[in-house]
Amino acid sequence: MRYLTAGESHGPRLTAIIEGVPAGLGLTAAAINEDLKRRQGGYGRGARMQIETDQVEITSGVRHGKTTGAPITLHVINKDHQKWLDIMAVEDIEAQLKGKRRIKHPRPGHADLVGGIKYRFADLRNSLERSSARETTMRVAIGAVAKRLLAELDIQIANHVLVFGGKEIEIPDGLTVEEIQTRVSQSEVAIVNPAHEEEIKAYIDQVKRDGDTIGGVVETIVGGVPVGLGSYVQWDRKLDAKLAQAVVSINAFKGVEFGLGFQAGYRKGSQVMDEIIWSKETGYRRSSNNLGGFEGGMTNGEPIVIRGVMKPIPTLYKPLMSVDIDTHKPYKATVERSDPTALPAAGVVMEAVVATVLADEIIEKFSADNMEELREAVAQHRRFVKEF
Ligand code: EPS
Repeated sequence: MRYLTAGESHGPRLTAIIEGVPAGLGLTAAAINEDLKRRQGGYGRGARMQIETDQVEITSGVRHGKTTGAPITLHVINKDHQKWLDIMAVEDIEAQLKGKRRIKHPRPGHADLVGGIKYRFADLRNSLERSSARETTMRVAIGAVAKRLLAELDIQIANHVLVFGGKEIEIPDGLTVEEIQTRVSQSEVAIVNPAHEEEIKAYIDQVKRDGDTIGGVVETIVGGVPVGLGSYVQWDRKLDAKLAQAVVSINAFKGVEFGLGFQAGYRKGSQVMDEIIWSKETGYRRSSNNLGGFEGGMTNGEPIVIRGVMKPIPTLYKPLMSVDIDTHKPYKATVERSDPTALPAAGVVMEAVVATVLADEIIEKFSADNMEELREAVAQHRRFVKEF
């Protein structure tokens, strides 16, 4: 499975083409729209999200509610584009614009300046438009397709926020993937412990009043994963490494860890490795999951536990110092409309990219052209693993 996304934040629309999805997967725009709506929500989103109501249009690869195996094309309209018709025009009307909304005060932490140097832009808007997190709309749309495939194979996925701008959420022990999904769906800040809800919302309000932004840590958990996805035989076949790339590729994500993650560097081996146990009912299991479901770059059948850290959004209403690219004189960075935090939305994006990598890996391992074949191959593999 492979895919590309295209589109600018204030251009007419966002597009994705996905190739390699097996035929016979039930897929509707409604299923994708559900996740698009989740991504748009969450406390702390800015004014742009009141303008957009992201709805997907599927224009290829699906017929009568089922995938055909042909490339799937997805589109989402940017409603806001109507206010940007001249600024985002494809035609050369630059001279007429006379610098209207030209960006020349790059925001520290954003792609504005380096993108401008790299592609030689006099107007840094060109960097801003494509580097905007608006692009994550299509990652979520693609992830929704991947999640449909995973659901058919009884693989469940959930995400929740662990840390909000330094404030840690206490996580109750032993929550199942379904319980996490339910709790997060009832929280405006995508957390599993309602006791923190009001405190976090008040904190976001305060950050907004201060003209500042916060990031945090998001966790994605995947249950029901087949044993042996990925491989230790070559560096670029390790599945944890592929997931790490996908997560760090999300706008503003700076790091990733599995299971105990960086804590493993503070413990002895006997306190880190998960002991191997066996029973007739379950086959092999681990008595703990410190390694987050991976051994040797391969899934070991325990839930995948993966965390990503998102830096605060770089666009600040109280901007930091920057430099004017015409005069090279110090100047306050451009203030663009922005969100005090997009952490709950970032969790939805992380879930989507994790699902996409997993679906791709499953299609590769079981090399199936249609869903019936894939379901049978996975079921047979699961029987084999249990009897091993
Ligand atoms: C973004 C700036 C804001 C965010 C945007 C990401 O957009 P605007 O400049 O239009 O107000 O709302 O995120 C989205 C549009 C989205 O769909 O998540 C940025 O500069 O990265």
